[in-house]
Amino acid sequence: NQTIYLRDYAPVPVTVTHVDLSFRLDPKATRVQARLTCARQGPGDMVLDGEGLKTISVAIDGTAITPRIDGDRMILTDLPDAFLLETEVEIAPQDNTALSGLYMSNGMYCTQCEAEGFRRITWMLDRPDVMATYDVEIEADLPVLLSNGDEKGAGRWHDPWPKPTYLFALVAGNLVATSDSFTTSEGRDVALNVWVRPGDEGRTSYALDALKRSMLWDEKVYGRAYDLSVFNIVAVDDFNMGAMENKGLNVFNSRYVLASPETATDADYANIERIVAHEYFHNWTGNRITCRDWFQLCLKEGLTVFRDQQFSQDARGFATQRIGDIMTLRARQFREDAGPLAHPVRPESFVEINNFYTATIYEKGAEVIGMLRTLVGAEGYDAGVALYFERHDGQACTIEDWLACFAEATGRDLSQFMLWYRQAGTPRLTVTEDFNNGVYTLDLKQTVPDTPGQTNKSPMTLPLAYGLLDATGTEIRPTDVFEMTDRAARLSFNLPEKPVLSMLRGFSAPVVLEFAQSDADRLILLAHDTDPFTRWEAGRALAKDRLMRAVAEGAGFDAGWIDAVATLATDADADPAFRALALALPSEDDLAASLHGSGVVPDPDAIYIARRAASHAIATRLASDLPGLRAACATPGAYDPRAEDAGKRSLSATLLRLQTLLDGGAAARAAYDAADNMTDRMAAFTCVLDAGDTEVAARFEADWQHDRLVMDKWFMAQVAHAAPNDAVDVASKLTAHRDFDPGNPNRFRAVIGGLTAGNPAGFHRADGAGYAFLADWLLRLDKANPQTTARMSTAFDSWRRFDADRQDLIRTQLDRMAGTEGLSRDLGEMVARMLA
Ligand code: HT7
Ligand code: ZN
Repeated sequence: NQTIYLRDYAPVPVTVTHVDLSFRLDPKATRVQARLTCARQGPGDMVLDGEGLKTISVAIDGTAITPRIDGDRMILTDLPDAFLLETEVEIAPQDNTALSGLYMSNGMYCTQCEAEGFRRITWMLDRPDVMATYDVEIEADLPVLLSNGDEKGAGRWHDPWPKPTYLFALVAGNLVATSDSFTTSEGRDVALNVWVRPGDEGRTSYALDALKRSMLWDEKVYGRAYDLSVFNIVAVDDFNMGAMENKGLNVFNSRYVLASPETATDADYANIERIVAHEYFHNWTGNRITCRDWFQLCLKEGLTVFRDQQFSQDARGFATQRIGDIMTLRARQFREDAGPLAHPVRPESFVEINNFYTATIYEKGAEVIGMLRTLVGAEGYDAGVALYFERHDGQACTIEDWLACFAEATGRDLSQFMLWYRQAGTPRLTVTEDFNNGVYTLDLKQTVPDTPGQTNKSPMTLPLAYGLLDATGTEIRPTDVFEMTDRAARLSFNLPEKPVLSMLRGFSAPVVLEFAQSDADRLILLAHDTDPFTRWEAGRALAKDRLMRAVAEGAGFDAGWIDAVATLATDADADPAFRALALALPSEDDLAASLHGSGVVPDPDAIYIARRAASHAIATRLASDLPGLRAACATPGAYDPRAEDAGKRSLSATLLRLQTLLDGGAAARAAYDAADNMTDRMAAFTCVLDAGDTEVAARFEADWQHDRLVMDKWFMAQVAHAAPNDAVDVASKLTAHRDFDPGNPNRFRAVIGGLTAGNPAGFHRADGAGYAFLADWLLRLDKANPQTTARMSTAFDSWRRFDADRQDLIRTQLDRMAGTEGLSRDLGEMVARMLA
């Protein structure tokens, strides 16, 4: 398997400026005719990409030729300066289980071309710096025939905006639309359609509403208006990722489109809103301005995540949204950055680009933009972005192009900042404080850990937002940003008494903060800090400290901490969503990572037991309050997905989980019976499962077996909420269920991910059964769907944290996979990186 390097980038000698495609759809033998308008832009041959194509004919300017085809490449030599290249190929969408290229899902044809799926449809220069206009004709005996751009007649589409192949899309099937319209700030009337399978049309209104709000937001906040007469969204059941931003024709995993109060949870609604916005925002950040090559993936993904986070903060409230985003970043990206899969936000090499749609590219990429905004200020950011849109519209760009706009618009030297794109690893920021003779001194030190292929790293630019409180919790110094550029720095303040430091407000830099702050100071921050993140973080640090000592030393839980938690839980003036976040204990994975970071080998069983004991101690302290507290979370009236009500339901679920530890599931069973929406139902269902009562699963199944998205929840919950010793057996039994279809990525992820991510103590069972179960399933799916398999293999990426026996057991599975003949490039690369 060949490694591709950023340093080898070269523009194509011959480009394609227009693509004319005709499709005659057939499940087993689809014919694709392509007419490519080609133009020379430098010396050299034209090398086209094609994968699994049956080539019927090739002609240049009307003359048939027999081209040189070498594996997945067609090499054309001695070409004129301008010519028409015509090809005809045959493909079999029904046999396409990889869900890349043109495939079928429930009788419907659809495409997924990012990153390199277009080459599975026809011969083409399948790379993002080749941008062409498109005409598409679709022939099929199906009522709905869609492609990119504007419709020119039945099954005929024209896309006037030059785009790379990865944004091409085609959908054909028996679909129904929920429609609306939007008039842009430029006066363009846009038809909006959400296309779904007949029967699902009652669950589209939230997605449509989110789309309209996204369109308005992008006009108001970024000055970006939509640019075609139609915007189509299609829901597909079989999809490798969340959604895809194809120009004018977004294709979505149906779980991120379909929602009704009866079938979707608050988390589903929030995800739909965020992902609809994300894909829509790509129209400018990704589509109008795209990436020069796949190493620049963060150019569109980091920026678009940053934009969807801004949108969600505006729609749902800054504090809880920001804390949620930080939790996701730490859970996924910090883990990735600390292990064998660590890579820079802009990688310098890859074997399979699909393996680089990672938390580092997406989430860390977004944090880097957040830091840039902090450094140049809101006005500087707006000026830099405006210059980027003006200068690069219609181009395929690099991170250097992006940063140059900010350097030019603000006059700042951003060369050190560029290290955030080049250096992998989460910086560690160590803070020590001292108070002496009226001088408060902070000593700051930063180190960037070694990561695969990178050692001896340079110090980064760290925008450190901080404030100071006095002993009563009054803010004596409001937020200031210190720009740390060296390995060490010192800050001094003349003050009458030692203050309480509120460090890294808003999580202003994605670093691991090492600061041995006193319990007393953390309690002051938890009660009084003005910044919601540092306030929440103080409570988190108190909890983590206790849990780590409980795991490492068998320590108990002190009344001081339990009282502080109880005070927050019962504080009727505090926002319910914030209380729910503050009550949630650090996850098992988070504790394992922190223990490992502090030199303790994490024991997954001990972590599970310690978390349960801590929850039990909190539940016992709150016992008499729990029913009243839950009653206060009631949301009278019809279910409303807005954040205010969702926050109350989230707190209610947290309290129910505590109550279940005391009453064996009695309250949860009652809540299950009383639930009138899926959020409350799932909360109650998982609590009943936690109590060890599995009969509820049969009731749930009887009620919901007709609904595939709800059944995904059913599959996942049973595995994630099984007792650790039972989890592998539960997962294994579910893979034999008549509705378990491993070819459907949602279902596969529900069961396999339910174990690896949802039940860490079960996955890490000491006898290695969880590891063998995962490897068995990865090997089984690898041939059919390598993308999803490779993605799921990351469950093994933390393997060097664990004890020698577990490491041996995991290494055995990694070696077994590595030694399997015919392993996909996707899984092969992942396994090799994890073993290196
Ligand atoms: N840009 C999209 C990425 C994507 C994707 C990548 C590889 C294989 C399948 C895929 N489906 C979607 C989604 C996004 O970030 O908006
Ligand atoms: Zn994206």
